Amino acid sequence: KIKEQVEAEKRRQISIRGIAPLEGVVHFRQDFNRHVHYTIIKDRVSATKRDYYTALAYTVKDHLVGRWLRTHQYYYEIDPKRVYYLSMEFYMGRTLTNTMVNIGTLFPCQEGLRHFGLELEDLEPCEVDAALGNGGLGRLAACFLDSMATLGLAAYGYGIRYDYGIFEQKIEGGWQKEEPDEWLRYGNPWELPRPEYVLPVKFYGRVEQSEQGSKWVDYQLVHAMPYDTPIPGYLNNTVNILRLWSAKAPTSFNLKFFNNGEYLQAVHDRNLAENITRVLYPNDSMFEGRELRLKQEYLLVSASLQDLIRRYQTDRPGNFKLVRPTFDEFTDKVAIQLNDTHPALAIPELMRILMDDEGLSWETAWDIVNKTCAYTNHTVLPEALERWPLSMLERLLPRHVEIIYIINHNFLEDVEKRWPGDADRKRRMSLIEEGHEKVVNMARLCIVASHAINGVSKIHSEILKKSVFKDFYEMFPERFQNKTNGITPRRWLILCNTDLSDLITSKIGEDFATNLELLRGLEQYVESESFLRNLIRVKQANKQKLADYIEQEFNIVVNPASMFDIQVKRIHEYKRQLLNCLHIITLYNQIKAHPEGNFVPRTVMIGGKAAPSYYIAKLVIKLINNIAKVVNNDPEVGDRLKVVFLENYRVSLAELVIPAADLSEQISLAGTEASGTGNMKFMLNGALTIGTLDGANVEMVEEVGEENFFLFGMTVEEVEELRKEGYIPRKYYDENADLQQAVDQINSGFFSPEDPSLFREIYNNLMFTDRYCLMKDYASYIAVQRKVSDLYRKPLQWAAMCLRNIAASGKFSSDRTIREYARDIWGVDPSAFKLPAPQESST
Ligand code: T68
Repeated sequence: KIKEQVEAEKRRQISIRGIAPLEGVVHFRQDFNRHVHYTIIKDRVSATKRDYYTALAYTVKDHLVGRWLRTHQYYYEIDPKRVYYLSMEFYMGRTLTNTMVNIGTLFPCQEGLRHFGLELEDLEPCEVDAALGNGGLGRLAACFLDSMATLGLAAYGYGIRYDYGIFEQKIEGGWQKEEPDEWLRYGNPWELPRPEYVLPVKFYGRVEQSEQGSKWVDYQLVHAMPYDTPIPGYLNNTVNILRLWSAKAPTSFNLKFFNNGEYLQAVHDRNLAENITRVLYPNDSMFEGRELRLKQEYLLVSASLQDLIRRYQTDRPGNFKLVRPTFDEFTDKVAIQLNDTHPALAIPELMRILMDDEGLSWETAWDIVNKTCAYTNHTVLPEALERWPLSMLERLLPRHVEIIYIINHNFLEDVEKRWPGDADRKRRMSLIEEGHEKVVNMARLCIVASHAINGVSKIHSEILKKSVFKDFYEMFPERFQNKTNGITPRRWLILCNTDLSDLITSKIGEDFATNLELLRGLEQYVESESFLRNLIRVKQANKQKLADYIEQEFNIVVNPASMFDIQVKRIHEYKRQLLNCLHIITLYNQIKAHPEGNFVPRTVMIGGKAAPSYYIAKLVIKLINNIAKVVNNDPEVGDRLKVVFLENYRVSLAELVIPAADLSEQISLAGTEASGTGNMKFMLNGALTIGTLDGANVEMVEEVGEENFFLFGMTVEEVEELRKEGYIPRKYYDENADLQQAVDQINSGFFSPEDPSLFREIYNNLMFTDRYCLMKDYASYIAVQRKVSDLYRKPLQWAAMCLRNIAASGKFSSDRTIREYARDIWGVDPSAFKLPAPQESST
């Protein structure tokens, strides 16, 4: 026991959290007390846990203020090229601990809290996730903000401040139920409203032509109100800004009614304008052409462009003196990254501003747009690509449609010059697609207008060139790039897995925090039994924490010695959670067939939200829960197999789940997952991966070697081949008795005795369509799962393989990704310059 304490104390001294300077702890206690008293207005008797959380948040935020002001003074001084990351989603999660990690005050805060009898761990859960995102795309934007600040880039995130983020998922009777995410209910200590920088956004109306050019008239006005959230870099005293827009009715809104004396109606109707930013659309990978969504996209684009142009033209916010009256330097000072096509209206909007408001020629404006804008593609699924009906665009944004027509006209002329008479090519490439209604293909608009187009993993970027955008690649080969995704090691290692971070620090020091490739230095310990035992001990402690959570939240007792086999991500057919189900059923059938057999115990966990209108995805959630009910309540199975559906999976739950995983499931059909980023988080936290050659898995295998990865399934080429032959899913059912049994159980009501035909549609999908080839990949998946179990019997070999994975995960830092964007797309230099800390004088 004493030896353990001494060990723990030693580890603490080399902790990544740093050593608490006594002085820091004393100040912390004073500041914290002051906030409880003056900000929260409570005493120690009446203060609740949430009050303490809020006081702590304000205490920590105070440490950002000096750095925040300094950073922006510094940017005004050196006037660097600014990077603007436009995204409809920023999936930030919690801010408290991340801020403490990044400004290096985790340890003094933890120590200081103890003087009040408080534990950080108990206060953390009071913070509601900022869940302004669906999944990978939104979380990527959040990781990028962290890396851009850490690399000292003058970068700004621009997004929408939804009143309601992604819905809260409740499971009732095995079904997903959605509840509104009231994340602002208790206020948000991290944001700063900026009513003084409110900007007007126009909708509807018509275009008038005059000698001075086109004029947009009779429009309706909505105001965009900015809220700023500070984004601290890691230990470099930089604080960047995430600026989120909230729709606000202008004072004059619906004044017509007011003049008629219908004052109350006029005030009520202010909601019409303010509804624009009410709620995040919960679809990932599915385009739904709703007018309200289009308004959201335009509000983001219009407000952000006005804001960044103002920053370009004037020398200080609120100072209207024009320091740059022309746009000659614009492309040297501004880079705009479009996170998917969601902010694609930035293209016609920037054209409109430059021509109609600033009086530039078409050619000059087009050149500026091309040099500033770049586009990132995140999916190849055709149903996810944005195609806005022209009729809707025309009503809402008449001037933009005119501009899009001209862009298309000029572009098709260029196509004709290059491929004279090739009418089919022009049809294939036109920005405007003629179907039963005309639609604008937003991805094509982005490609034609941008100087750089990138995919998010090697294989995905190749697919873009070879198939999805083949014609465009032939025309603009120099524009196509790859930028393999990454994750921030601050949140996804140091914050969520302190014990592993400390273990790593004890061997290679702490520089891996900003130079993740240094993890390669761990390879030399793969033969060190004592190191491997430490690795196992850390994993075991993380598993115990998750097991405690599962018992508390879901009332399921799991065996902490069992293999934690985890698949967490949005529920989608292409991600093949159903294939995971087929494996669970197969394991169950094996135990039932040989009850006395020696099985490696597993706890299979699946978590994720389904889009509310995605019927099949919701049925898969029901199936998982029904399988869990059968398996978990079968006494013959015992603790050799348990199934847990992780309700309401989100960023903060990921921080608990991922460090506890033994096995990471990355099993999408090859060619469907653009990159994946969860895969990287598991690898970094010492899980082994069972996965296909899809997305970034391909590069993970490259880094760690095939022998340290559980690969299965078809390659992209094999999928193509199979489809050419004509895919017959039924064939695999006929050939494979285990598959047949599992599929029949789903179909016959074995898992739904109260309604035997409940899963009929899943069965029909599998047997007659099987768009994502689960039936074909089943056999190889099961075979490799068997190898996984075999290796799990040998803890030291398993741990050595985990260590090889950790050591090989350095490539997947978002710092590396952002360096590549900075160099190859934005033309900016990461700065090694460290700003002075607030208490130091500037030199
Ligand atoms: C994801 N896309 C990709 N989309 O699926 C994933 N879509 O492979 C990749 O790693 C990640 O992006 C980051 O590049 C999404 O998450 C959405 O969430 C989404 C949201 C709205 C509309 C369409």
